[in-house]
Amino acid sequence: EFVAGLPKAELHLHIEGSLTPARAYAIAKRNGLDLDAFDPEKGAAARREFTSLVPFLIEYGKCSGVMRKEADFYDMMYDYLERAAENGVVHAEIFFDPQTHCYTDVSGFKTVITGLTKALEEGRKTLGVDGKLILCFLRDRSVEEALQVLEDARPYMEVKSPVYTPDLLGVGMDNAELGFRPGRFKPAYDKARHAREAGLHCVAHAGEEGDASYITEALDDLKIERVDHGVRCLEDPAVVERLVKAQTPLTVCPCSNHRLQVYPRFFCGENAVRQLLSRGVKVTVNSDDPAYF
Ligand code: ES4
Ligand code: ZN
Repeated sequence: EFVAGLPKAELHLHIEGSLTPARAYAIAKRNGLDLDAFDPEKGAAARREFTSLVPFLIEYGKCSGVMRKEADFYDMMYDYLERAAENGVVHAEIFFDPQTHCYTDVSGFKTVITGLTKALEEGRKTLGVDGKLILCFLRDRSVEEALQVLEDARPYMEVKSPVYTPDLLGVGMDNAELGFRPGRFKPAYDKARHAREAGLHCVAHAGEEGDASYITEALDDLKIERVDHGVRCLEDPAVVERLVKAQTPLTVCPCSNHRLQVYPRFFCGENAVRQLLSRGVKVTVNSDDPAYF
């Protein structure tokens, strides 16, 4: 009861990962898409067993692919904010993946950001949840595409623009990690850091399935202020020491790591949060993709 009643901050949450099978089905239906893949009766929920990150991302990509209209993005976001409010979340920094919607499909950046920010505004008013956005680059795609996303986002970050939104706080990087090293995205992060008048904050997924050197590279090349996941730092004491010294926060997602079998496959161990805390790392606990995990 005590924990349930605490006010909480959620700092690692993919809005597409909050899309439930029921909502994906309803959206697929109203968009006239093939329904079978999302039919709860046909086991969309039951199939949610994963051996690692990539098989999960395939399923996640399929469900995210139903999104077309502003109302779809609004509903997805508002669903999450309602659940966040029920769980005592008062502040959320929410990832979204524009490339999933804009560059393979029919929705433009405007559709995505308008639906999401309208829901955030309503959520602040009605639910008392202060939600902000972190734009994520897909790390298994090109840096050119990431630069294009920043161009598309530009009008929303200029205070004098008619479509300016204060909700876009930062950039991040997600999707498949192994083999897709952070350094490649340096030009996109350099551009992002100066994109908004106040600058965009920079975070990145690193050290989830990639080893500790991915964390070092993201800190050095991308100058990230926070590491998403980061649990594999435990395999390199020098990286742990660096994180402790700089008090760089980690957004750890224990249920996600468990469900994607990070812990048995890598050395960092099932009790990563406790290990990190005992070494003095600044750790937060988050839900990642709650509709899946
Ligand atoms: C993700 Cl768990 C995880 N890792 C990397 N990218 C992601 N996107 C959504 N969930
Ligand atoms: Zn994540």
